[in-house]
Amino acid sequence: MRFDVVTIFPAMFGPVFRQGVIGRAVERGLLELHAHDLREHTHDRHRQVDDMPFGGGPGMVMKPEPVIEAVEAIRAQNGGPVIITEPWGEPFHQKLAAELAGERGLVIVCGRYEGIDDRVRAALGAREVSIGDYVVSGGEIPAMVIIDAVARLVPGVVGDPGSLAQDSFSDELTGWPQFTRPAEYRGMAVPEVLLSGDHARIRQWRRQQAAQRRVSQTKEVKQT
Ligand code: JFT
Repeated sequence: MRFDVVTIFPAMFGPVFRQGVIGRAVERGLLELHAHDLREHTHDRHRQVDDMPFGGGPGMVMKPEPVIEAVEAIRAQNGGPVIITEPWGEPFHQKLAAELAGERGLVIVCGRYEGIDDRVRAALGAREVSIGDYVVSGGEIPAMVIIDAVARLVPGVVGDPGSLAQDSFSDELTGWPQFTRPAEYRGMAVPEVLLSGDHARIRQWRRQQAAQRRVSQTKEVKQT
């Protein structure tokens, strides 16, 4: 699968996607990640990508022309859906990750400042996606989250297909408590059942722990 990212900070993406399972999948040719510098698609001496908002207000807005021209240039190599990360976008979920993993490629536009001129979304038929109800400073980190979640669902990227199948069930997203050696550390013992070798009991204990975790993590969110 091929990912193309349009950003004013292409250098942010290199180190992230050279690590771990995603980095190995890139080396093995299962994934291609291309971060494109938005400023390469400006035509003025100052390589300006932002301008003042029509109607007034604080901050700056991303100009439409460089973004649209950048995506048009990518289009020859990547015909996949265009995603714009936005704080108010459609919530990103495992189900959407699985849907996007079925594409040959994705094009992700990362904004900064107060946002992107809305004609970009209209011109590109882009899908607006948010990684959650909290605010970060721009679209780059949300784009990395989306790429990572989608890429690991591409067949062969995650080595053990068993661990992938497990993750795919949204109700198993929490998982169960994990332990490794030593069996006792600073007086804290690993639950006896995990050392028992009784796989039926272990399965039952893990199911029960996962259910308990889901309950304890489901807290009321107070409206402000
Ligand atoms: C923040 C973002 C997501 C997602 C895109 C662009 C500018 C900064 C900003 C922050 C608050 C209000 C602009 C972005 C996100 C998220 C995505 C941009 N900003 N206005 N923040 N939080 N969950 N996805 Cl373009």
